Amino acid sequence: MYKCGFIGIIGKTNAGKSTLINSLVGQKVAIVTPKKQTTRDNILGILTDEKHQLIFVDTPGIHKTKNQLDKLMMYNVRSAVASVDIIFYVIDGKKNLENQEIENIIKFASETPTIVGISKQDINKQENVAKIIEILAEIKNLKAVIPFSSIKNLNIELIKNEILKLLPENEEKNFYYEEDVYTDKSVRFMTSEIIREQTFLSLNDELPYGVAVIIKRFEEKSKLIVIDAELVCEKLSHKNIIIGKGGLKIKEISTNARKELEKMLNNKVMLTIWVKVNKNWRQLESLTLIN
Ligand SMILES: Nc1nc2c(ncn2[C@@H]2O[C@H](COP(=O)(O)OP(=O)(O)OP(=O)(O)O)[C@@H](O)[C@H]2O)c(=O)[nH]1
Ligand SMILES: [Mg+2]
Repeated sequence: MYKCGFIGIIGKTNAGKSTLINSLVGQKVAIVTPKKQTTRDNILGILTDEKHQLIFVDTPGIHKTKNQLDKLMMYNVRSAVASVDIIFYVIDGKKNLENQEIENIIKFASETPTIVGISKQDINKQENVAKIIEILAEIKNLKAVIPFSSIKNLNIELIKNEILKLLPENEEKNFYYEEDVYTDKSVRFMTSEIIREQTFLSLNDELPYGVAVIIKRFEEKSKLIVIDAELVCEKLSHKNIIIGKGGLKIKEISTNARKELEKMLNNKVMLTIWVKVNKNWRQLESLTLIN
């Protein structure tokens, strides 16, 4: 018997969803930062063996919407919830469980087979985790509750096994993706994400939320890959901060992004980034594509 299906990784922003996907798949498919609202698109991380294909859907963290970009992000969450076979809901084990979150979990569990994971077990206070488990015990229909740590690789195998129990069965090997594919995203998309990750890591406060990355050129030459990217921000004052005194900030972003890209692409990279202003692009009604 073969098993194959989609697992939505859902939860509040910063809970550790993307880190979990990378750990489950064993590849960096999604960027991770200490800041909230890092993930904007739904990204598939695909794990295949002889008999099984587990297709994890990374989603933006659930948060209140302030602009058109937020709305698009929450649309991505809803569409994932509506289309997956299993929901794996990630609770941040360092935080308190809010009523809204409990309501969401109750709703998900009443509609779709749902497992709850409690993340960051390596740094959690055990009393807090015990309190969360006590609250979750009251919820009907939950298939499992698993404390885990992606960073310490704790209970990651257990998560896979519990998911496998719930995955749809098939007599034939009808996998959705080829066996060597580990994401649905293009190399161009992954490139823009790596650059965006570095802007999140290098820029303070709210500034990175107003940044989008557009890849203008991706050309494989005989000995290196030439990449030209536009970093779009919302104000001229932001552009000046991103460039920094004597161009030092953009140099830091470019150098760090190039190093990450060279690791991902296994090749030498020549990366040039231009900073552009597109006033309030996050508020545009016409905003449909982030990249
Ligand atoms: N100590 C510890 N930190 C973790 C673990 N998992 C994630 N983190 C950290 O938590 C922060 C958020 O992780 P992400 O994986 O980006 O969280 P996310 O849920 O994808 O966040 P959004 O995309 O913003 O919704 C990062 O700083 C991670 O390094 C873990 O198992 N242990
Ligand atoms: Mg994420």
